[in-house]
Amino acid sequence: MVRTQVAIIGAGPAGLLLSHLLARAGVESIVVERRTREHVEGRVRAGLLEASSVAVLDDVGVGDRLHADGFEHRGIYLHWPGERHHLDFVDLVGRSVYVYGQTELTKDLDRARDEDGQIFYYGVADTTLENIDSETPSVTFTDSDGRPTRIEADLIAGCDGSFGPSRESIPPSERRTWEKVYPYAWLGVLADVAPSTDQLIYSWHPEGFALHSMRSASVSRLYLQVDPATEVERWGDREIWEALARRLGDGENGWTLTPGPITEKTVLPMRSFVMAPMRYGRLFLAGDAAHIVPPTGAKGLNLAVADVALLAEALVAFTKGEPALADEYSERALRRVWRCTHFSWWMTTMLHASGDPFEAELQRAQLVWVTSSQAGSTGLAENYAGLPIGF
Ligand code: RFL
Ligand code: PHB
Repeated sequence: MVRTQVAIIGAGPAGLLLSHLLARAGVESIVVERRTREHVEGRVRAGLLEASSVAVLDDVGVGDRLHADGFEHRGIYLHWPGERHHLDFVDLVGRSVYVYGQTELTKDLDRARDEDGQIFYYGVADTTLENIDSETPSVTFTDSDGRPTRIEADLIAGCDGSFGPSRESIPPSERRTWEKVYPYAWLGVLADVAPSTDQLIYSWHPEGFALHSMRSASVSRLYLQVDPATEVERWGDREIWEALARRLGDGENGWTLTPGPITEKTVLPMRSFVMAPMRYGRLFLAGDAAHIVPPTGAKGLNLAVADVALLAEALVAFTKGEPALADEYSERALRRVWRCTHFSWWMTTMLHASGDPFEAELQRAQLVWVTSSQAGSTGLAENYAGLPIGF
């Protein structure tokens, strides 16, 4: 049995950043993670940080490598057959975004936690939350050597992603959920080739959406809209590059897409999900544990950062006998969650082909408005570049 102030379940971006923010305010925590550290650090996921996420990371001393190795982008391109338009977020709303892989952010946070002597349990099994509605909640699990372990804590932070046990440990009568499953998925590829663009290209095409993103000067990250039932093995490398070339407008106005060796392929299902409230008794949820967005708006990782920025403040105050911020946490976090849920849904439905000719015309009309009207482009920029954390 061990004791701590905050037991954190999950060593993804939400759990790691929360442990860091708490430590800086003098609050102790223990982090429990089902996977190995190598697995978590190597998991290729999100890659875009909005201005307010970068500000949080800078504030707590984990932004150095991000500024040295990440790319600061002024905006994005929106493309559809025959048209490419640049939206300049700096001109429109005075904020830029950063391209920096979740793998790299995870390594930076791990390093910062090691320097502070953070206690981690990696590779655990059977994580169970107990007595969360009492003043003495605990987390039990089997550690990586097979020893049954119990952490007694004042508070528990459920940062265990979309499939973790935290959310499920709240009685069904005390939670409400909303879900939308989209009729398409993304095939994501990582390729050892220099990006063919200086900023991300989001492309509408009758055959399906495509996105050109990147990870470094020599690694590109690309996505194709596919059928959710598609099997990843059915997509050969040549077929992927040909679909990307068609959908991203290779050959239009002198732009070309340079193919290269594909090193990873995965299919990502797309759904929107929100659970409320994000607190039950002494358990607080943050990040994907409480909500999922489709990746089109690049909000998943940024919402995780925003949640823990609010949560850290609330838990620190709680440990000092001031519960007001903890009582407000769910409502404050959910305001931003629903804003980003709407934005992600809106970007997704504007850019993905459904096969319905009426919807296709509406999408085009929307794209024309967003790229030609000051109000339209400012709305997209304000949401994409990110609203203030406390919005
Ligand atoms: P994470 O990163 O999922 O971390 C949760 C952690 O909890 C652990 N865990 C447990 N630990 C202990 N006991 C248990 N029983 C546990 N069960 C689970 C997990 O192993 C994990 O380490 O959630 P967090 O910290 O909230 O961060 C959120 C972001 O990771 C997420 O929003 C984004 O990465 C979303 N996302 C993507 N976003 C993009 O913008 N672009 C992408 O390409 C993209 N790819 C992805 C993604 C999310 C994915 N998930 C969640 C399935 C690809 C995938 C596969
Ligand atoms: C990524 O680089 O993985 C990425 C970027 C923007 C998105 C989604 C994913 O909207």
